[in-house]
Amino acid sequence: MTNELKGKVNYSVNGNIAILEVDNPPVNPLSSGVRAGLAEFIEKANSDDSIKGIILTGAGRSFIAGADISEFGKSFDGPDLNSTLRDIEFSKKPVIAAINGTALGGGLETALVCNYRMGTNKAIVGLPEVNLGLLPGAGGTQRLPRLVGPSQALKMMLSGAPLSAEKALTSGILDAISENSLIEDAIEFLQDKIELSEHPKVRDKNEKVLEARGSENVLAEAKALAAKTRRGQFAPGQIIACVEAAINEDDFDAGLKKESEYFLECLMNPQREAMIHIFFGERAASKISDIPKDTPLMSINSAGIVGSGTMGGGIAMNLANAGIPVLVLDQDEKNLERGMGVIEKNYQMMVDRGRMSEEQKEKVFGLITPTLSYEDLANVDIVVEAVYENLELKQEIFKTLDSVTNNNTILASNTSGLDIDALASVTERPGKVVGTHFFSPANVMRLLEVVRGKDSSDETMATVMSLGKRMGKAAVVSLNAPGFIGNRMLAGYTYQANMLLLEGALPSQVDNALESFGMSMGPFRMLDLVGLDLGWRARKLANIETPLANKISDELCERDRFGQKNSRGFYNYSEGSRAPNPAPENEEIYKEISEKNNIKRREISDQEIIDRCILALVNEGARILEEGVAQRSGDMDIVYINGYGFPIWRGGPMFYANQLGLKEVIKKMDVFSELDKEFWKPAPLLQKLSDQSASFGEAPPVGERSELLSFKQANMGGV
Ligand code: 3H9
Repeated sequence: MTNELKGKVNYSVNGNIAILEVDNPPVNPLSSGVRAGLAEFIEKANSDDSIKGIILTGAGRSFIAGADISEFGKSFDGPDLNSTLRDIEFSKKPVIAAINGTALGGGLETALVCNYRMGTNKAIVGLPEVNLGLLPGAGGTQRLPRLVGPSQALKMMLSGAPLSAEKALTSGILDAISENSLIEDAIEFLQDKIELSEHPKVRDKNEKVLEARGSENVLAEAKALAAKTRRGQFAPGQIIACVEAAINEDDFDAGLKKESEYFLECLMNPQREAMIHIFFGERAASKISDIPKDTPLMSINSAGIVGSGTMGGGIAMNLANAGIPVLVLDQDEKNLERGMGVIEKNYQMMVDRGRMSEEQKEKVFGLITPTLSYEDLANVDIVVEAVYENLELKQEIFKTLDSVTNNNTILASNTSGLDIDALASVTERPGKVVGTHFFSPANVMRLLEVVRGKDSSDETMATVMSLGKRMGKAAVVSLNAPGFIGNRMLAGYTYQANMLLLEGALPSQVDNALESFGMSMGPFRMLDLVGLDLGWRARKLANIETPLANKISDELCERDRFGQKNSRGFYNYSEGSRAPNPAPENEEIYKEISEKNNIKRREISDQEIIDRCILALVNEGARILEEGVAQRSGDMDIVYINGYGFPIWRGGPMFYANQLGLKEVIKKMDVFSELDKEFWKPAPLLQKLSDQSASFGEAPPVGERSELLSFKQANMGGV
């Protein structure tokens, strides 16, 4: 093998069997050296008369994690994947894939060109390309429907969700599961087959695709599923077209050819670049630039939660799902009972929807124990306080936790905006104090902002980030600054939405424009969901005059329109339904308030709505980056996609701005500055990068950026 190629394949012989082991740590993607190695050693095994069968396996914990994602969009070295797979498929000697771990994307496609497939009981198989804006382009769209039937294949490819070994066996992807030594079992399996004159090839199994020919149901169901779960995405339609070819083409290779064409179209589509940016962005976000990679982690084997409300319950579920026993504390027995009831109901719902077995439910729910006593938390490894947002109350709880828990326990606060340093200051262990901002519902939403106080230790930060990964979260570090990352950006977005309403747009126009851009929910539907009265009540309590942008929502509250909670807000809701219906009776209010504030209502285009709301995110994002509150621009993309419903296929607000071009961003902001000079002043970093024709990814490192916004300076406005 030449040295420039990435990854390799190890070749060894056991009796009359050649073993090809893909070796490209940590997860064995099909990089150039792997493709070259596979081609070379298949040839070697085939030309050696003493070899009667071939095993293909992976080194370490993964079989093959797919094509090398970092090669997409670039020129690559070595043979292409499809020609390598052809060499395996047409091997003269039988080949068995011995699947020792994850076989994803091109990894499963490699297994599908083998004659046989055996997995350990830890094997996981799937075609997750859709999550990268791609389709399985190495024969997966043609072979999987032949093995499991078009309907199941479409479900797997459109969801991207993997199957366990057990499910892979029952659906026909695996021929066998090894209970002992995988390689020994694979050798034994092959020895039984060696004498056969022919070995099965998936390409020849036409029964299941022929069964679906002539029926529109399978494709119609897939289209409905894609419309529901992958709104705005390009790849799903291409996947369905490939399966249509698998069903209707008589010639397998004609189907493969179509797959290649459709794959290329996905590859060229900007959505692919955006989604791969998110794949690598999520992994980059999990790293803290100034904390060494080998920082020792504390082991987290037990946890406590203070507060059994919605947030506390959701967080407890996250911990239990990760296998961590958790004590849920509440001082009120009734609350605690109710909280445990809600947790059980949530798990039951998962069982009812087929997402969890009754047994699994018993196991995870069994890990959650209610308690009324702080003393019970004495020896847990981490406590997450999840009571309502009140600094004094949280400080009291931190003082108590500091005295009852052992010195090593990490104390985390689930807060969406309070000062973590103010909590750390009441303890004797500021290094062990950290913010964990979960998003509601915490058992569903993937985003976790991990807030780094000025004294949070490297060990604490690294441990909590790793815990985030264990819980399946997209964890992002934020410095301890007002609004952290997400809510601070949201303030400008909501402000613009409210101003658009005063200037002449209707809530439905703003919502529809942003939903057609790809946001999962428009701002006014969101405000109705959260409750308009929260801000209104807070302002009343603090005796604060309503800011201009909030005049309409406060007036709606004055008229007893609080949002979904009382079935009327910006929209009307019928009893028991969350579907928004127009509220024409509000239109007079909008007009009145615009007039009172000397704002002339005008026709506003959908493009202006999108630009003003999204560029407000971008400009604040630039400030956040400049202050070092976020480590990198990609972190803000991860925040917005996982916590605020930003469309993944646009790559997040900062990536979207890069694709638009920062000069174009400034140009658009310049036009809007006629409406509001102060708001649309470009953040210095945005201006600087635009002047240099650079992008956010090229921002200078954190240390060279400006001062952090303090909690005292903050004026979040917004909601
Ligand atoms: C495909 O196959 C297309 C074909 O159909 C057609 C081709 C013609 N390539 O996630 P982790 C890196 S598309 C390159 O933290 P885990 C990752 O960036 C592919 N690099 O580990 C990270 O690097 P770093 C379809 C990859 O244990 C490191 O490996 N396949 C790839 O939590 C560890 O990753 C997929 O979409 C890759 N394919 O999870 C599967 N995969 O350390 C993508 C990972 O520098 N991969 N890396 O940050 C995964 O889902 C997870 O990585 C996996 C392991 C579940 C395998």
